[in-house]
Amino acid sequence: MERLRRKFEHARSFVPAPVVETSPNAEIGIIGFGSSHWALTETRDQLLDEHKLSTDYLRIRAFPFSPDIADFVRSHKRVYVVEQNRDAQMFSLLKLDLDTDLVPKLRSVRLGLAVLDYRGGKTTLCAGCGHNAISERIIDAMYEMGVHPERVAKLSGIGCSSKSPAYFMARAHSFNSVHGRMPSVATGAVLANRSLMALGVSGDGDTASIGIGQFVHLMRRNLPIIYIIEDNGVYGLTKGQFSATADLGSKLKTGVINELPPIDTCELAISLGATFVGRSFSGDKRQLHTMLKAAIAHRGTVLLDVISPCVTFNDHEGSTKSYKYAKDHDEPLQEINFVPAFEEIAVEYDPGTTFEVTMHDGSRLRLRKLEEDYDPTDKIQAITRLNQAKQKEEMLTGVLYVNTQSPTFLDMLNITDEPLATLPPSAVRPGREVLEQVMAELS
Ligand SMILES: Cc1ncc(C[n+]2csc(CCOP(=O)(O)OP(=O)(O)O)c2C)c(N)n1
Ligand code: SF4
Ligand SMILES: [Mg+2]
Repeated sequence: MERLRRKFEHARSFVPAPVVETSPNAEIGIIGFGSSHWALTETRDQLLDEHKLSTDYLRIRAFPFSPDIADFVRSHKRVYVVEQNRDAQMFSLLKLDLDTDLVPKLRSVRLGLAVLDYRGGKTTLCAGCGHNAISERIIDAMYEMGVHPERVAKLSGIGCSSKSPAYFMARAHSFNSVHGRMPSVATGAVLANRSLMALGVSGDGDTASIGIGQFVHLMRRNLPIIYIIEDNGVYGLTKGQFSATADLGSKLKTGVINELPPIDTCELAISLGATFVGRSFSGDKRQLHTMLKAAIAHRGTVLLDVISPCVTFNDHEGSTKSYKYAKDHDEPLQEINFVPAFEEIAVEYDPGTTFEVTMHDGSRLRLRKLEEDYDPTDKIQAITRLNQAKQKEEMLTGVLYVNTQSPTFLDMLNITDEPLATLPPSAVRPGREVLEQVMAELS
């Protein structure tokens, strides 16, 4: 460790010095790097012309940081670290590198897009369909987390729910697969390019009926994906037949009673190995929004089962997936708060009443317990509590299970950081010796 530290310190003297531009009497400093340069140059001119505010600017050119950076921070009252990285990595690195007395001077600014850049086509779903509300929450969460749409791969199957990726993030990649086959397409996409953020949107029919085989194998792999089930208990697109998540005894509009027990997709996902599992309701704006932001910060399989009423075929008396039933039976496990890594933590919490989870990117998920003994890292407890909820006819919502320790499928397979399509032939073709060895083994 000591040797590594010395090496690192030695490297500092070799890195190219940062470029510094100063203005007379500037008390404000700006640190930037890479492609933010021209945006910053324009902003500095604007600040000077329109607000008579002069600023100094330091452009980082290499890592490890040159000692000039500490001098720059020291000589300014406030320093803004501007970057295009949604996780504010440069800001975090500077906080680690600088002397602690300099850290309070730093502020993080992430160059982002407008919320309009996260919109999609006009919805063709029925007015009042729960799926539309979920699309809105996805737009808000992605925008607030600063995820660039071009980094996202939207994947779906067939159904009203599976149509909904067309109604958000028009600039993201998108693949509308065959009924129930989204998991295999998602797996291929993520393995081929691990820099993509996979967002799967499916229905209860698409997932728990025709797609159940693919679903269970996805859940056991911990592939990094956010998998949302827009759960209305029916096949909305084909005129409202019961799906496999419909509750025992629930009634169709035609009067038909469901006599089969439901598949609980959350229980299944937890027992199979998904590492972030939650249930929410499309009508609970705040809970769903917060849960989606935490899902974005998670690295591994996220399964969110979102009760999403079908106003056309399953919103009547006797349905257990209607707006009224969901509102009357919603039993939240926690009050969920999420503090992204790029934001300062302003409010302290009492560990006796709040369960805090540090996510992979340094964000904090804070779960203020509404059920005192509930521990969302305890798999057995999660499954037991879900079964109790079933007996008590509760719609249990919140973060049911979270595990930030398990390796992802990509780690297990040791998948390279570069997209496979961009690897040079020398990296993907076996050498002559390898081929000769194979031939020898076969002869
Ligand atoms: C292979 C195949 N079988 C059946 C269908 C007919 N089909 C289309 S959507 C659907 C069910 C959709 O239900 P769900 O996934 O719950 O979506 P929702 O419409 O309720 O949002 C079915 C059975 C199909 N398109 N393809
Ligand atoms: S049929 Fe049901 S699920 Fe489909 S768009 Fe209409 S309300 Fe939504
Ligand atoms: Mg459905």
